[in-house]
Amino acid sequence: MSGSGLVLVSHGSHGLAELADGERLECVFRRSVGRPLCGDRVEIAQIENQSAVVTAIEPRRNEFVRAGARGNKQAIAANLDQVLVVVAPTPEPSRDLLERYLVAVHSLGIRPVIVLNKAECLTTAELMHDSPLRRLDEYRELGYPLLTTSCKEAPGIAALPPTLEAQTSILVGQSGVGKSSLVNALLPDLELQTGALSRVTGKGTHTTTTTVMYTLPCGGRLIDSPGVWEYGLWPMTQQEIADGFRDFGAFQGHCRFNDCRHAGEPGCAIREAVDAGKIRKWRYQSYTRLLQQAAA
Ligand SMILES: Nc1nc2c(ncn2[C@@H]2O[C@H](COP(=O)(O)OP(=O)(O)O)[C@@H](O)[C@H]2O)c(=O)[nH]1
Ligand SMILES: [Mg+2]
Ligand SMILES: [Zn+2]
Repeated sequence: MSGSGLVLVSHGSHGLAELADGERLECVFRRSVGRPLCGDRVEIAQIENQSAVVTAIEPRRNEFVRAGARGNKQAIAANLDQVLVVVAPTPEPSRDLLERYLVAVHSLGIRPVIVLNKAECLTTAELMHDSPLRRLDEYRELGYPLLTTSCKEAPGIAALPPTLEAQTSILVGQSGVGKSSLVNALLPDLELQTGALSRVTGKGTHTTTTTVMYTLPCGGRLIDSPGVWEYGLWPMTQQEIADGFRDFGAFQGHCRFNDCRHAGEPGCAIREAVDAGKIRKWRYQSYTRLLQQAAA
């Protein structure tokens, strides 16, 4: 028998796939075929009394990566529709953190959604400081979807299911912003699903380290990859950083120099747009800081 499946868990040489009818099947991965990732669409062949084998990986729409030990890119999931970038009043987001995440999501070609969690903790006092959370409405004006949630009180997490429905999503954010709490709130049967995954692979899926694709009650898929992006991102080039600032888009390509870094060169269209009030000054300042750090 043969058919197509969706990879839910990948352990490198083997993993778990879901077939069209919902059946879950442990599969062997062959080196010659390549290493399937969580979220891959694959072809599976099964000969009676033998283990199922992945015979082909469908071309990926995108790869979600994390920074490896040497700052290199390490693909951990494929074919995502969106990345939920979670921020919260505590721990206070560091300056430029949102820009850094949004640039990274952009470079992967995936849609970012900003989630403000612990919304009930957001006080005006906090907003008086120079917190990135003060700018959330401006991010929305820039075209980034913004959802407001709380795992403890009103407004709850009701804003999430309509956005997650029929999509494949992953949660990223600093440690402590509430990612695990959101996963728990979104997946009332989390332990059941985890247990079922472990039983099929017979290996015990370590949900504290393994990247796992869960099925949401609203019908979407949620990839949980513990610790992803909590310890930093891979280095990005000047062009990737500039491309990730979507408000620069209309002005890119109009600078005097083709290789303009938008860092004070004469005839810079980005700089002119900032001076003309067409690009927000704080965005440009954030861009130049990311640029300096990338060069350092
Ligand atoms: N007040 C408040 N606390 C929350 C909320 N969501 C999570 N927390 C708490 O924040 C802490 C960190 O949550 P956790 O889910 O472990 O964050 P993670 O490190 O991003 O996975 C825990 O003590 C949670 O109980 C929220 O919406 N409001
Ligand atoms: Mg966690
Ligand atoms: Zn320029």
